[in-house]
Order: sequence, then structure tokens, then C-alpha cells
Amino acid sequence: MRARAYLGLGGNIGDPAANMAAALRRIDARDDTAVAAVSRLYRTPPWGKTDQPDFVNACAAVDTTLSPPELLALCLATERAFKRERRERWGPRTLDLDVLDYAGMPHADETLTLPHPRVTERAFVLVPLGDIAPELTFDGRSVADWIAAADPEGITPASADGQWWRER
Ligand code: PH2
Ligand code: MG
Ligand code: MG
Repeated sequence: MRARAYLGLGGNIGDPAANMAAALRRIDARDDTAVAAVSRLYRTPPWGKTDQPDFVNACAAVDTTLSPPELLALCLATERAFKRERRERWGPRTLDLDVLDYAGMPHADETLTLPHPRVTERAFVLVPLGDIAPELTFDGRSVADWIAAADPEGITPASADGQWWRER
């Protein structure tokens, strides 16, 4: 069975947009996972730990036959492929790939909580998600409604459309 899942992508060291694009192409090339839609790229001020460079963020819809834990494992393996090092919580990173939602299904174990517990408080996730899934709901409210309640200060589009990840 194919499920529609949503991923959040980000990074703020090296060339994060190039890493995010290569990560999406790698995921799309698999038999068990297809990239269905990608948001614009956004430049976003650092959230949580503010003394670090601006981030680039985006969201993607993927259709997958992987289970939620398998999709998480794919995200972590893809981060490692781009030399992600986990040093400090919310610190700088070359590539961050988070599972935000999996077919609206709740999931909770030691390594994965779905929907992602902090989506609704993070404008850097909500704004890109609004490009591809404004009707998706978290806690009974649509992404469009959550965006209206969020603080999008400093979040600016960095691509014209959702084609930036394709090889040119
Ligand atoms: N990721 C974090 C911490 N802070 N800030 C922005 N703007 N974008 C991110 O992706 C981000 C962050 C930890 O995952
Ligand atoms: Mg993250
Ligand atoms: Mg992460």
C-alpha cells in the first residue's frame, strides 16, 4: 500500500539547497518512494538557537510503501550520505530531513513521533508546507490556518517554484 507522507528539509552549512536537491533525487530514484510534490525553497532565520547562519528550508510530499520507521531510517541514511554530523540540538547542519506526517496516522515510539510534534509552532515548516498541502490538518486545523496564526517574520522564498530539486 502506498502512503502519502510529508518531509521537512533544511540545512545551513555548505550548500544546503544542493544537498536538499540531491537528497530528493536520491529518494525519488528508489522503487519504494516517489517524490510527488516539492515546495519552493525558503530562506529562514534560525529558530531555537539563534546564533547560527540562516537556514534554507523546503517541504516535500512523498508516496511510499515504506513503513514510518523505514521512512525515518531512509531519512537518517540520506542525512549521513551528506555527511550530517549530530553535534548539538538545533545546531548547524548540512542536511536535515524530518518526517512530518505519514498519511495522518499517529505513531509514537522511542525514535519517531508522528505527526511531528513541533510542526505547528514552526513557521519555517508551515510556510513551505502551505505551498503543497494547505489543506493538510494538524490538531484539527489546516496548515493554512496554522500559517495565519504563525509568525512568518524573515521567511522569504528563494526559488520561483517547486522545480529547484530537478537536475538542470
Ligand atoms: N532546524 C532546527 C533548528 N532551527 N531553524 C530554521 N530556520 N530552520 C530549520 O530547519 C531549523 C531551525 C533543528 O532541526
Ligand atoms: Mg529538524
Ligand atoms: Mg531532524
